[in-house]
Amino acid sequence: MIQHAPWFEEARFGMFVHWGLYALPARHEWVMNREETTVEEYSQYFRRFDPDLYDPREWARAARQAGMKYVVLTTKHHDGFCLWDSALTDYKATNTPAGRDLIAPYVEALRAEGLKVGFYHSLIDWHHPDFTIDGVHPQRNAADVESLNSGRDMARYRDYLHGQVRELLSNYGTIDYLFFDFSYAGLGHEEEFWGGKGRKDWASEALLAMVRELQPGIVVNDRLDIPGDFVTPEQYQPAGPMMLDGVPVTWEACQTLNGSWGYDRDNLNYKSVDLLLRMLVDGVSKGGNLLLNVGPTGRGSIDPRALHSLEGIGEWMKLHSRAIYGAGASAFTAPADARYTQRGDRLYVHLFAWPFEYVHLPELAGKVEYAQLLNDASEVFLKEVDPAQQAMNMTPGGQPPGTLTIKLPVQRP
Ligand code: FUL
Repeated sequence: MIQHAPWFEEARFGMFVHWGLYALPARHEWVMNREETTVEEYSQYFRRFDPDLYDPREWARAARQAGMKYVVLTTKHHDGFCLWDSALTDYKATNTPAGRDLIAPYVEALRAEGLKVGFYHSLIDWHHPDFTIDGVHPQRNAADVESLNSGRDMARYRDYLHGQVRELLSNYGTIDYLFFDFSYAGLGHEEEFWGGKGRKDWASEALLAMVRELQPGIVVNDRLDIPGDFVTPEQYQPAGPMMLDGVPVTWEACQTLNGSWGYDRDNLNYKSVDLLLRMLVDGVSKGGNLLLNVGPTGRGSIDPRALHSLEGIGEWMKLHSRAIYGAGASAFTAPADARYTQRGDRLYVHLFAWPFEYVHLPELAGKVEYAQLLNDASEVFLKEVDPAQQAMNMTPGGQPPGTLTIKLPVQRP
């Protein structure tokens, strides 16, 4: 548990929002890099950024109704565009047709809905001249990354980075959560990116110290190359509770609805509500949080397909969130196609496949006093394996002693 912020693991479920200029080309938030667009070419989106439907109260409502407890918005993604009125750059929402600071209403809307306030902030900046080579953004994975980087004044860029984080954490009241992106501390990705050079010149210790001084209650992720409060598996579900050097760590998986973080119009590869719920449950059963992403459109609204997913999740959460909030891994091992989440002495059995009448739960005989379906509180019959009684109408059939058998309705409720 994060001592200074117990809310974080209690919450279990949050919303990630990737929103910026890349919502206009609507081809993934990495479009600038992938299509090798120059700063100048990309600026056409800056001139046309006019999110007339931006209403963060709607985002906040959608998050709350889905059962999410916190929201994390890209204040600046890798393209360098700033959603707030930064004094340190002209490359900000204020100077687009949007004409205003978009972070202030976001923070206010979240607070009004009782949600925790989170910021994402990119360490990388494809727009800043000290992070840019000859007007072209630095190429990720470029073999000659060393020569591409020559001429940059990283010290100047660092001042900019630290200065902007200072603004964000000074001007909007209490901020609960900060997601830096990216360096992959301790996760072994250093070789994979930046031609194996890693990127360790953020002055991470000083940056983190400033963050903690400005916002003592904040939780910070692990992508500064030094340990943070929690680790951030991206688009995968860990095999079990996560450990760092043999010690369990607080973790949060971030996941997309369709493989893209930014609005990606023609990508129809949406995960089903059922799959999203299994990901949430799977994560909680391993002691982790889920930060599920939406990528609003260039007009600022959430795509109806994404809203549909959120609504489906919300319906389930209305009846089942007790098995999520404040719950975590159980010491008992669930059978195949099932997950356990546990809160105090309450064990929640999540069945990913509905069996025909009987479910056999190893180790649980003698340990369960009463069982019920969570959705309607209807009683569920329990039977402990008793070899002498195998001829009776409820036959556990070949289960080892210590197994608890539960009898379910034939129809999944
Ligand atoms: C990654 C970024 O490069 C993606 O664009 C996205 O923001 C994801 C959450 O983190 O490292």
